[in-house]
Amino acid sequence: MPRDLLEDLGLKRDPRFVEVATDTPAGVREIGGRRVIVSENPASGRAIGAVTLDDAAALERETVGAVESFKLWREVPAPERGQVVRAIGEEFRRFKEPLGELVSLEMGKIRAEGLGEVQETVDIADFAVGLSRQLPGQVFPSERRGHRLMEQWLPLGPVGVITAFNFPNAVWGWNAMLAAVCGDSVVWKPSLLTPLISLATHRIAERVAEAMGHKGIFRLVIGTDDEVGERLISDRRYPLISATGSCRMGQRVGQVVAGRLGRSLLELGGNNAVIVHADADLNLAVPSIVFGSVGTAGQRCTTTRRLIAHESVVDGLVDRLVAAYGQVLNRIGDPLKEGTLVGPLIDDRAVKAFDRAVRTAREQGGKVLIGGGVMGDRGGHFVQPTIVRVPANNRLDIASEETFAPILYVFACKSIDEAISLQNSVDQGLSSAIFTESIRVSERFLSPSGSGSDCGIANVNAGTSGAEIGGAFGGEKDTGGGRESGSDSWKAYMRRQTCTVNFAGRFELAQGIRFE
Ligand code: UN1
Repeated sequence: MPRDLLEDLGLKRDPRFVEVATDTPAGVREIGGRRVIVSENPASGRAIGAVTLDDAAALERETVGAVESFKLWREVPAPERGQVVRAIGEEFRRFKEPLGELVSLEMGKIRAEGLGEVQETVDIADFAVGLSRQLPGQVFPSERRGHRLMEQWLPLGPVGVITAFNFPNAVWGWNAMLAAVCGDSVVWKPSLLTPLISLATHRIAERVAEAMGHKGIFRLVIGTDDEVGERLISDRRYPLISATGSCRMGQRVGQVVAGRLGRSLLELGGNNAVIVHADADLNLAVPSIVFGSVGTAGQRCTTTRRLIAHESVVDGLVDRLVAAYGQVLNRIGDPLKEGTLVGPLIDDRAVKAFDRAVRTAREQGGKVLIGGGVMGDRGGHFVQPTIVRVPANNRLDIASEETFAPILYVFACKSIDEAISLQNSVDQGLSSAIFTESIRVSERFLSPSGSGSDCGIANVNAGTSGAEIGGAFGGEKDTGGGRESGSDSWKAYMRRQTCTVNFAGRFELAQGIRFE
């Protein structure tokens, strides 16, 4: 550790923080009479610290508080709400280094990506500040004389935000910064795998909001799914639950929230493919595929998991990828060390899932071209980025599953239509990309008829991961259909009201109905 990040971020002074011996096993434990979640550094398997767990009573307190805070916050004019978000964005800018490094320390992504993640929060804060002077409704021509017909957008209520371990700071930012300018309070239930970065993130936002007279608009509840998660999603006081994570989790959230006719915003798993056409510029394609598949050790929902290459280029492309992976294999290690390209997986369960997927791929006829191994000698949860060539009939069932690890399955195809249909053949529909120099081929992929990529994100000559915050982020099918981050995603955090105002001074009905 280059410096004491926990000290720099004030975590050691937080009443919820609990110091533990580094050999304390990760997970939920009883320490000094308190139930805590022990967090480990995935690169070493050693404990970093622990955070006290919140129980059902704590959630109830925060929910009551969030309803109260919402009532005050919604009265603050949106541009003034934007000033609070602006100050929070400034504070994230100031703390970008230690926060980014804590992301690396606790989650395992390399330092450049850890800092990039905090930058995403800064960017969405900037975006939200601009939005705070917009949140535009529409005015329509009324069919009645002397009438105005219009829509306005209103604050929605407390928003429950559930986030995954892989973007422990930015995904909160996407939700919380938008929700805040929209006039909502936020109750955040982060992953139990990243409690320290969640606490650090929350402390920054809460401190700024409190100093500006708006205590309690951001709330944090660190608890188990059974005790906190289930209660949060079934609570009618949350008109919106925004959840990022696995398809399985999203199905549960979606069903429970729908059961009470609430609204859910789901951003779930992906099984993202890159299509490489015969005419592609491989100098563009190769680094995009490598970053897309090994970046964040394959633990982004946008990770490139499948490569679908034209048969005329597949062999040459695979040779180049194998050569590039050869270099990457020498740069696996401590994510905070300069020069490291790939850090560890989050925990032992992820390593086992990786191992199982590689074994299954072999059993199903896949050929491991490079990698495939678990690096058990290092203490942390390291695996080798892996390329698997699927059999010539393009059948490999395991490739339809999202294994949250750096495994790239390579398919060969004869035509662009075959490539698109293969890419669309999986259950998930988050991100997709094509590499081609031909406008006919790229437009086929982006076809306005919808017959091209069926994903929420479709890129040309750019990889599947690393989206900017300006666009809406999310996907179709089992990815859940939600949109977070830019564009008009803010509408999910507000309620729409259609208003008719009669200034004619006489009674008139629509549709020409006479009632006299
Ligand atoms: C995620 O993995 O849940 O597009 C989010 C990307 C990042 C966000 C990923 N901006 O890869």
